[in-house]
Amino acid sequence: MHIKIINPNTTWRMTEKIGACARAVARPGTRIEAVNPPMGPASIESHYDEALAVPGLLHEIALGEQEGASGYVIACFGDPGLKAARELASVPVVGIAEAAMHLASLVATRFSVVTTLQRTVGQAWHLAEAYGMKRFCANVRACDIPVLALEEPGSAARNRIVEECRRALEEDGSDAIVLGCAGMADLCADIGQALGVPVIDGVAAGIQLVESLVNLRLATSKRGELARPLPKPIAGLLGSFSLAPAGMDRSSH
Ligand code: 5HY
Repeated sequence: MHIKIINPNTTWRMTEKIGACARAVARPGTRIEAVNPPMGPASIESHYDEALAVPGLLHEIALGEQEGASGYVIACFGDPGLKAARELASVPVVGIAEAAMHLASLVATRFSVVTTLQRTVGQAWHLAEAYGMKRFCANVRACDIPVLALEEPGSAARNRIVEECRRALEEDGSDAIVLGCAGMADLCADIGQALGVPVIDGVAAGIQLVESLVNLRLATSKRGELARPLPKPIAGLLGSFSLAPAGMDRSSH
């Protein structure tokens, strides 16, 4: 099995970390390919960043389709471009936010999301609503650390995250924590040890869910809303994203 995990931002050291965390939980025989697009924002901390990250994400999905990937994980807590990626893919595509929230709902009745910047809290609530997870999501909290602070050795990020997690358990009535950033993946076991409750990282959750979907021979439905996009002219800088009619050569970029 070949799972392509895509960090939609363009910070390679974060991609490498995500890949290592994915490989740590992947089953024997699963090849993990960790990539980020060659274009787009260094980190995704706003709707603007997210919009600019989606073309590069879709480019990686199109390449994966040509490579014969078995499934994809979108390794950004905003799950950017998830449905567009599912339209393009013939195999499973899972976002780390939906993966983490669903697994958290299987081990706790209430979880808190602990994420990076305050301005991304609304997006996490939007996803909880969209995924039908609002009844499990007690709160979404931010540590007010920039995403890339998680890549700085010796930063206070880990301690800030643990402190916010402790507040969540004390004040939100939560029984579990969802880590709200792919960059926190390497902290999951340590934080879980410190808190003594389930701490769910979406990178690991996403990998396990894609492996399970593939093993169950469940792929993205190509009927209705997630069918392949209709071919049409796409002008300008995005011209390479125009799609050949279904059944002909794959994406033209
Ligand atoms: C992420 N941004 O997982 C999100 C975190 C966030 O570049 N990778 C990013 O705060 O939405």
